[in-house]
Amino acid sequence: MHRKIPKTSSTKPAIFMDCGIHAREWITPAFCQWFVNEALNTYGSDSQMTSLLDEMDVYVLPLFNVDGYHYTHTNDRMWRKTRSRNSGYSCVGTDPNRNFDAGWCTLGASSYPCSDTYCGSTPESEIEVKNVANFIRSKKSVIKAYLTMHSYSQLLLFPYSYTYDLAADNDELMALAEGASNALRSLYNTRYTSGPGATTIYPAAGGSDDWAYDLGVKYSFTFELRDTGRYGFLLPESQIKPTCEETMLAVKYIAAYVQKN
Ligand code: ING
Ligand code: ZN
Repeated sequence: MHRKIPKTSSTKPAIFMDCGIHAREWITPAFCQWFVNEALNTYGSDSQMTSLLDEMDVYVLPLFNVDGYHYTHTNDRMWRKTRSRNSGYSCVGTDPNRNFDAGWCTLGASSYPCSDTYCGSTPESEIEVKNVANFIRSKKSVIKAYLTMHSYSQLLLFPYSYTYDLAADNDELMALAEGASNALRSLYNTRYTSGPGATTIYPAAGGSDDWAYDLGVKYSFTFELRDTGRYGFLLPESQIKPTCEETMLAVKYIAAYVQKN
């Protein structure tokens, strides 16, 4: 479930953020929880957070892929996908970040259900994807930014991943990503690389940021949080707090930019 801060109804411009779309990327639900705690605890004392929450609604989906996340605790720490059944196959699950309707299954995705990047039987076949897509569509006129949290690699990505074509807003998104990366680096000198997904990580269709961007959400970003591979998905507990602290700076930087644009 998502919660809006504050929870009263309004037609303010909004930011949507999700965490835990991939089951094994444990640092990301930790970050969403950290973000909500910081929002609640610094509203009224931190001028930027106060102004942000006065002027915008922030929708946080702290755990996109609940079933997959549960499975990483009980059966397989390295599980990535959802846990839905695939008819005619014993293999379970679809990659939710290949299941959005953005160049669906054309590039960097598999149509084979046993693959970790299985795109699903149809776009939005996964209930988690369908529900997020429906929610964002229903608030399309107010949602100005879409942020989705992954790990690992220390990247700040923006559209496109489903094509090598540059987004119409490429220069603005690149400048904003660089500003956010600099803000993040200022705390512990953690270095991020910014750029369009296709050339910065790999080409991949059906991702949520590309879908949100093509729907009209201009400020659409995928974060790849710590680290760069030493521990990978098994990020040690000692790095949870510093990762959350530095990521806050990048998210607040983007939020402040969106607020004034
Ligand atoms: N990375 C993303 C993935 O789904 C990505 C990279 C971003 C792909 C945006 C497509 C669109 O593969 C991780 N770590 O999952
Ligand atoms: Zn991921």
